[in-house]
This record gives sequence, structure tokens and C-alpha cells, in this order.
Amino acid sequence: MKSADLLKRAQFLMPGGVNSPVRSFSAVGLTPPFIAYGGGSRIFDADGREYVDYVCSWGPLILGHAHPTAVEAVERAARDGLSFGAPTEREVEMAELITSALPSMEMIRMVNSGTEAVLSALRLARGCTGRPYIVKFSGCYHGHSDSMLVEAGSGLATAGTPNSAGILPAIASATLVARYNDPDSVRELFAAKGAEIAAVIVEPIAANMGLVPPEPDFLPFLRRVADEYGALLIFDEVISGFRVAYGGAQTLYGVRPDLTVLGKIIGGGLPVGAYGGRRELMRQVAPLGPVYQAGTLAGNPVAMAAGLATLKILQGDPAVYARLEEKGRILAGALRQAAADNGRRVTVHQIGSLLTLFFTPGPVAGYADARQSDTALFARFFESLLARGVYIAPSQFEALFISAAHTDADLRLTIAAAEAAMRELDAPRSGTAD
Ligand code: KE4
Repeated sequence: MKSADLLKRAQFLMPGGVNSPVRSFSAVGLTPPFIAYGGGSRIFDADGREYVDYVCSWGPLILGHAHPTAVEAVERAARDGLSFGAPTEREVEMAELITSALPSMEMIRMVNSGTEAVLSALRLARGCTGRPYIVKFSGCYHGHSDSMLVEAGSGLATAGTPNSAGILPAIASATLVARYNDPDSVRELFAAKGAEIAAVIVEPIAANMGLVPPEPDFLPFLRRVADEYGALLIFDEVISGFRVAYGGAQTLYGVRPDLTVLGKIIGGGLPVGAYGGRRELMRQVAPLGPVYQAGTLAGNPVAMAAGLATLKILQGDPAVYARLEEKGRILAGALRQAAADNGRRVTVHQIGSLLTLFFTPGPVAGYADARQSDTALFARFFESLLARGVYIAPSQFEALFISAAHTDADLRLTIAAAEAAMRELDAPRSGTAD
């Protein structure tokens, strides 16, 4: 089998045979298929098997794989040159488009990943306030920069290691960890260190402990407590930006952060991240101000072309979000029904085209609740879906991503596969999905 051969070669040269841990399928005890190509809602592995894809490159592909307009824009840009390390018009277009979509971002800086955008925003927050501490939330994941690998969610949570080796205790100690949807845990930190807290960083819609929506007053509370203590509020919208609404979660919930971090969709599948916010804060960034940040390929014209093509399609089709919401609602309802029909008590969260099925009765309001999920049962469910051509995130602590390319036929196939997977949860495991 080609995937098996490729995995052997890969594992000899790359840790786990992958370039990002969650892709190893270690959390579900399987070996991953190597993907050869994709189109629309479908991906095809090296052995020719076809899948309905709900990973969509972990969020960027809101329009589906190889969207013709995005591919054509990339081809056109590439013919003019792959990179210049000099200012280009596409970067100006991108800055104008994003700042008009998210008014809280009065100025913006492009970088190459969500991680890089987060670490830059945190350095800026500390540089502007002169304060050392950052507050994050257990179960939220903000990329792999040192100060964020403290009880992170996503891959780390799946691996069961609450923080990473190689992080200086001095660095980790400057990150305070509160509980999502738990204002008291935030108040406690501010009561103790409020005058020294530079910023609170939060996923306004948590999606790295599985999907966990903010409770009604949680985000407005964070806005109030940050203002009360003179700390900055940073929204990590790497997933939610242009995903849950054209203006992201901050538009959906009407809470204005001081800084916003973006990634994924704004790159249309190519490596792009961005951070931005209030003008007086961003004017502290080099070369204007004392907070240094730089990058060889930041604002790369080919990556900008992919992002611009994607964002312009979303901008020109506001009804796309209602269609995505409808698909999410249909799938969430069918998963609840399939579980109920088989006597399984699960919790299904869905916001727009984001969705997670937790194998726990719930409620799931934060990380401690999410960790109650039966990950062994999730792994069996995952394996059954994969064998039936449905490819979801290989971890209980991730979300499903539905794209504009997913059709009613895709949903029907997915629902039938989920119903069968629910029925056979108690059957003996086959071993591997290959
Ligand atoms: P990247 O450095 O992976 O581009 O972005 C980091 C990041 C920042 N903030 C949020 C809210 C994120 O979800 C992420 C990355 N998301 C994970 C999946 N949940 C990426 C998948 C992976 O690590 O391979």
C-alpha cells in the first residue's frame, strides 16, 4: 500500500513521519493515509481512496480544495515572481480588505503562521504595557511559541502532556492559566497580579479542546476586566476569523479586542498569519516603534494571491455564512439523533461550519469537561468513519470544518456513515483503517 510505504520512509526522516504532530493519527491509534490530491469537498489518498474531508487543512479551505479562482490567482502571481522581500500591491490590498472586514484592526502586520502572529502580538502587548504576565485559558491553543505551551489544548492536550519539554520555567511562569467560561478564575488572577498583566489572550470561540462556545457574558466580561486593570484583550481568531462570520467572532459577539490574531482562511491554504489592532499599539512595531518583528516571506505575493482570492469570494457572497450554518445544523442534528438511536449520551456543539461531537454527556463548558470525553470511543467512531470515506480530525479535541463545497450528497453520505459508526461502536476493532 502506497501510504504504508510512504509512512515508513517518512518516519525514518521526520519525527512521527509528519510535519505537525496531530497528523500522525497517534491520538486515534491508526496510521494516516497520505493524501495525493483534493478537489472541492473531497480528498484522495495515495492508494486512490476517496474521502469527504472535514479537516480542510485545519480550517483554511472554507471554499474547499483547489478552488479554481484561488488556484488561478496563485498561478498568475507565481508567473510574476515567487517572492521579492519588498513591498507589493497585493499586501496593500490584503491590509485594506482585512481592516475593513474587522474594524478593530486599524493597522495590521502580515506574518507566516498563526504561531508567529500570536508570539508577535504577545511581544507587542508586553512592549506596549511594560508588564510581564499573559493570561491564557486551559484548553485553548495559540500555536507553539514558548509562552503559549503552558497547558495548551489541541495537539498537546491530545498527547496528554499539559506543557512541552524545552520550555524555560521562567518563561512558563509568566503565563497565567485561567479556565474558559469561568470568570471567577480570571478575577482570581487579576486580583493577584492585575497591575502586572499585559494581556489576556483567548479564542473567542474555543476550538482546540473541541468546539466550546463562549457563554453569553464571558467575552464582554473579559473586555470589562481587561479595561479595569489596564490590560490588553487579544482575540485569537486564527480559526474563527472569516470562518463564523465575515467579521469573525468579534463581529458575531460584538466585543472589540485591542489586538486580533488571524491565520488559516486569510492564506486560502498558503502559509499566512497576521496580527493587528489599535493604531497606537501597532505604531509601536518596527520600523516605527521599539517592538521588533520581521520575516523573510511575510506578505509573500503568491500567498497573498491565494488569500485575496478566498476573501474576495467570501466578501462577494455574504449568504455563504447562512449556507454554512445550515449545513452545520443539519450535520449536528443528525449526529445527535444517531447517538440517541444507539443509546449513546454525547454532546454536540455547532457554530456555523464548526462542529464537535464529544463522547461525554456534558455539559462541556471548558477543558475539564471536555477531558471527560471517552477518547477510546472517539477513536472507534473515527476509524469507522474513515473506513466509510469520511475524514474528520483525528482527535476528540478538534473541530470539524465544513466548506462551501460540501454538498447535500456529501452530508447524506456522512450521516449514513455516522449512523453505521454509532451502531458498530461496540463491535471488536479491526486494528487499522488501512
Ligand atoms: P499555526 O502556527 O498552526 O498556523 O497556528 C497556530 C494556531 C493559533 N491559534 C489557533 C486558535 C489555532 O487553532 C492554531 C492552530 N490550529 C491547529 C489545529 N487546531 C493547527 C493544526 C496543527 O497543529 O497541525
